[in-house]
Amino acid sequence: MQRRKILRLCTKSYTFKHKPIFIPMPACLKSYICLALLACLLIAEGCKKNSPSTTQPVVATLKATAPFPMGSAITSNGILSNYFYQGVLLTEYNSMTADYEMKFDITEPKRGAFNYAPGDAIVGFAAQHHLRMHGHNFIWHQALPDWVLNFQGDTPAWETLFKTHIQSEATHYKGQVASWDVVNEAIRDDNGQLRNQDVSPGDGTGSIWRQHLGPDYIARAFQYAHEADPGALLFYNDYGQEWGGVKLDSMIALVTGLKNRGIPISGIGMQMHIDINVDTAGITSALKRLAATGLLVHISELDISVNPGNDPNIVFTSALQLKQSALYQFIAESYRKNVPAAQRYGITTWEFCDADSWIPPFFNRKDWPLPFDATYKKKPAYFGLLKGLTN
Ligand code: 9MR
Repeated sequence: MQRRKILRLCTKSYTFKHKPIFIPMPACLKSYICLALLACLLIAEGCKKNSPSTTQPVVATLKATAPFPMGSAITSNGILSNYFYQGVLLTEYNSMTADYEMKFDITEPKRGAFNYAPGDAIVGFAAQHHLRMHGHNFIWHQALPDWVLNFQGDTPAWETLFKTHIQSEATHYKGQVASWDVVNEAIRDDNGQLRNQDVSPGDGTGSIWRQHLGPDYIARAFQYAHEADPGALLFYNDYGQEWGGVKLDSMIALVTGLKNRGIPISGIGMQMHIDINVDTAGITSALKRLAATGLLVHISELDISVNPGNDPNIVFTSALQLKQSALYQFIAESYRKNVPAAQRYGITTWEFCDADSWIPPFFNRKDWPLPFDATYKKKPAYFGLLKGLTN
């Protein structure tokens, strides 16, 4: 009896002259081991209960459903100060584009005084949470600081300004930004010509870049960006492809020409700021033609306005919500159907919550263009998009 008791209290036995001897374990140590075992059992049980595979339903998300990256335009203010915003972004998306923080008026508001802090907040967040970062943009006729709009200099001085801007920013973010919209919206809506030198930049058709640098500035922008960050994918980004006509023809000619000359262009951005009355055949046909260039195709700024007529009394009825939802679904389906998998750079919405859309303040009207409502809840538009990614 005594011997059995000692045996129970032992953890280790030794032999001495072929006879086993037992080292008794102190009672307090035994109690600690019992408690530790009990704790392990309780923790294992708890883990089992909380395991999503056993009790929680799996909720589909955009990023887990799409066979390509799903992105959104993002503001630094949103990610730094709004937990709802952060929550939706991290749950649903795996790619992000800076809404305004990486544009010229922000990165160099005064000549030589670089201000990368707002962009750094966005790029740092993307790195921390493993989202793909798409840079937007180097060269645009808008979002320019006054010192550039008022710059007086000859052609070489303008070329230096242009090159310095591109290369300073590309170098600052080298290795942290996967891709860039190098040139944004260089083609006119009315005649498919380059925004030109005859009109002032302020009226929406002119471009100081074309005015001071000649028509081949676009090719040089890509070359300068590539020199500074050879690892980044480089895009030409514009809107209105779904209209077809001269604007689409010009875009195709531009990007094909660059590609054939060996200019380092990787893809084309189709912004897709569309509205509820869009001609869906135009979307399909544009996607087919863009895919035929062999370049990557990025739906880069998607939103669907439901109040293109600026109706001050508009109500966002169920019928409108369902129409918008069907369009989101159509776009995802058409992208999957018409763009080969290897050329799909992804679908990016321009923000994701109606409260953060550029459309209501820009047009001074009510509108609900995005997949989440003003309280960050999923709208029928969200479910349409999700369905289009799956069926
Ligand atoms: O949504 C952007 C808005 O917050 C900025 O104030 C504005 C100027 O920087 O740019 C808006 O984004 C535009 C994008 O850069 C290019 N395509 C059209 C977008 C909506 O105007």
